[in-house]
Amino acid sequence: MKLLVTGGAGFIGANFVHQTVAERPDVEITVLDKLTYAGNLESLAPVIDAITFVHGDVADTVLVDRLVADSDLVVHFAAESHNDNSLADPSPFVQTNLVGTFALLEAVRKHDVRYHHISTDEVYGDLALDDPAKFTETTAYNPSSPYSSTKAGSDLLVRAWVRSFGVRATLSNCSNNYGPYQHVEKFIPRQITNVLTGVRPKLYGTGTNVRDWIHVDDHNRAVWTIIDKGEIGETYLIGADGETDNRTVIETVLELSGQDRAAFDFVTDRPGHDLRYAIDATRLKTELGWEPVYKDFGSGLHATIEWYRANEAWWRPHKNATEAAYRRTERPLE
Ligand code: NAD
Ligand code: TDX
Repeated sequence: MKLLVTGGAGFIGANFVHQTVAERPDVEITVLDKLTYAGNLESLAPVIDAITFVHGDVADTVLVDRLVADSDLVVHFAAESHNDNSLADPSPFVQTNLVGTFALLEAVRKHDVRYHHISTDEVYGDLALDDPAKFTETTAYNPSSPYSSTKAGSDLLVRAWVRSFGVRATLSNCSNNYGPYQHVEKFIPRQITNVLTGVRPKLYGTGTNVRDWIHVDDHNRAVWTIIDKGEIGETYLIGADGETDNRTVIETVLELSGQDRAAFDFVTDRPGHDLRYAIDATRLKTELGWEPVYKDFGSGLHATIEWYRANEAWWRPHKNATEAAYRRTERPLE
């Protein structure tokens, strides 16, 4: 089987390629990645001899048409993925997330290739902190940021291409991922590498915002489950009951690193900051039989801290520039 993975040099895509090489030797993998600031070929170094890497843009229709024509399955991870960046400059988010997805959909339509679309729970907007509700497959779309609105738009393109053109697609919307190879701009790797470099972790606003954490390997196993067993045209929510508020995450990172739990700074809040995400993954569990392996966020976090400790050469080159960019807008609150 010939598989095209877009965004395979990014965090989740690279872990997906690692898992697929290890567990599915019959799959022939091509990765298409633009190698933006978020893409890193080093993340594919352990598997580079087992795959074909193509440096290019998902919005390049000629290139995409050629690669899709030669594939049996496309899994589309490539995206601009960071909310804070989308507030500073939404333009690449519109281009990659909307125009790039459109280019892929036109190619899979033309060549009748099976397509799986990777998306996020942020398309549903946020929940109140005291609301017992969780997102389900029927929750109405209500995105808050340029990032989440372009992901929502790309999901809607997929649904329309299924209905109008009979494209053979499935969609998944997953909660916040953590694990190896995540860029140091994101919350958990930023705080782990802050502690490792002697910088105090930075908590936005009050830190009461809640994210529903899932290990990246559990997300990727769910993606394969949906490809194998999911129904064409359907959406599946992926989550592992990992709801934790941001302050608790920072305190746990500090504690697991042998530091004082209070050794962090409150900084200016993110504009439009979503309060809470929570996933009800009942459909994925009951209909397709998926279960997370990492059921304990604390032990997954500990393993992730150990990975960053052991792989400084991977993240060190990007740390100073990332922190310098944050320093241009972030102000202490106390
Ligand atoms: P990431 O930013 O780490 O990686 C994105 C990858 O896409 C990079 O390798 C980058 O070079 C590549 N890319 C960007 N623009 C491209 C373009 N125009 N053409 C080709 N390649 C391009 O992102 P991630 O966290 O790995 O997220 C992957 C996908 O999963 C995204 O679609 C994201 O919306 C979704 N998702 C992420 C999370 C999360 O917690 N990180 C949760 C749910 C869903
Ligand atoms: O330094 C920080 N301090 C802080 O308090 C950073 C970088 C973030 N935060 C907060 C903001 C969020 O409430 O931590 C939470 C997580 O932040 P991010 O890592 O930026 O993730 P989020 O905005 O929740 O989006 C992530 O999950 C859904 C991914 O980046 C998206 O790609 C995915 O769709």
